Amino acid sequence: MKVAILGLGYVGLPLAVRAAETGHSVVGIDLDKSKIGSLRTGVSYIEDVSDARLNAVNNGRVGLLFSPEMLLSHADFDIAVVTVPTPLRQGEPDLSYILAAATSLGLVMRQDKYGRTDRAVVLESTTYPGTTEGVFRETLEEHSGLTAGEHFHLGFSPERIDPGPSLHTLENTPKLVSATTPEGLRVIQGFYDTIVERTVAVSSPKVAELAKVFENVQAYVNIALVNELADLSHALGVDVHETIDAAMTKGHSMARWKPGPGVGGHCLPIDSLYLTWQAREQLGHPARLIEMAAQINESRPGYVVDRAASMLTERDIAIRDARVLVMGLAYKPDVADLRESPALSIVQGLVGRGMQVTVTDPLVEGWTMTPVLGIEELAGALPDFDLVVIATDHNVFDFEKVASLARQVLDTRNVLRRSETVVAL
Ligand code: SAJ
Repeated sequence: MKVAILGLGYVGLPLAVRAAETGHSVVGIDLDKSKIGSLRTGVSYIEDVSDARLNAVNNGRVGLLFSPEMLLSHADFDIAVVTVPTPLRQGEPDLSYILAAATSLGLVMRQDKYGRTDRAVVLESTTYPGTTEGVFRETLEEHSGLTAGEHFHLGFSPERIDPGPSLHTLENTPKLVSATTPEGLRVIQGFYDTIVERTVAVSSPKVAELAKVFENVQAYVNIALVNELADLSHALGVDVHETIDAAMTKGHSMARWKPGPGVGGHCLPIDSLYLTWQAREQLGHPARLIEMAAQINESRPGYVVDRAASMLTERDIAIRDARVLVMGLAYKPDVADLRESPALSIVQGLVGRGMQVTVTDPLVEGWTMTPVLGIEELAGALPDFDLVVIATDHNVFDFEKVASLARQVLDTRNVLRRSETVVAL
């Protein structure tokens, strides 16, 4: 099929490469000209796609080409997939990217008025239920003059990429598919069946939209639960990690979640807010448990700062000008992504208390808010700090050295054994 992918980020680029690998003729579109430039020179900026995989299909023959805008010349797509961001703006859902993509697609399809009726448009971006059949469809119809379900197929298929090093790939993760008509489902499922091992059809785009949000919300709420358990365990003088390990021995009806310094990334905290916003603002039916989970998770960085301060005062070290090293800025191990990272709030909180904060994260470049320690200097510098806060447990860190050389450690990721100098959240 002729495939147009709008948005070449951590979802769109792997999808474009995979579609080209399976023989489709693909055009990848992104408004960020630097992304297009990088891809045209065969350099991938997405960890899941190696340069080799990119170049194997990016050779003109297989027809994977990259364009900065949805040109009329790409108008003869059989299926267009929208994989653009759905962030928050001032705490509210920001659908501007998907509506801009729908506008471009609508204008391109316009020249096709009452021509083809077998094309499909699929939204993959995570959003609140009702978006696909609501504003996304309305925008497509307004700019194309066509009617969804009659002149083109419309559906939703959520992305399930697991960012960072993972065994779960685009190919081996079951893909939910949906459409507004049975014929639309046949076309859309037919496409995805060529690129993933297993597709699962659901009865409507709303079911697929809600299922996706639920996948992340259930993680978000469970993480809030173990974060609250960590606070209770601390007050009880009980090790929460030992408690969780013990509970996990039950072997069934238990899923492992880890207490930590907060919930980052552009999925879990954002998707949960999409649902709580819609529940409260559109449905007048607040999702109280999810809202409470957000309060708990968002308070974790401040809790870490409080624990750090009390560890200093317990050793008669003045908080002002105390020298503190924060290890790891990214939102989770072995990624460079800072979006919504709790470590950022922890650094801000420590600086706000007047501490002299240095950070070290070999995966993150261009950090300017505090002094940065290179990983090669780390071992030698550890004894200089009054406190080391482990905020992200990158595998590149030598935590045994931290345990033996640091004077005090607040381990927010449970990577070290407890000791005289190592305290867990
Ligand atoms: N975290 C905890 N405790 C845990 C698990 C995670 O504190 O037990 C924290 C992490 O440190 C991180 C944040 O939560 O700061 C999110 O990390 P994550 O790996 O759970 O999530 P993402 O954002 O990398 O990817 C998630 C995944 N969804 C779920 O975990 C349910 C991934 O499978 C999704 O495909 C992805 O969101 C997405 O794109 O929606």
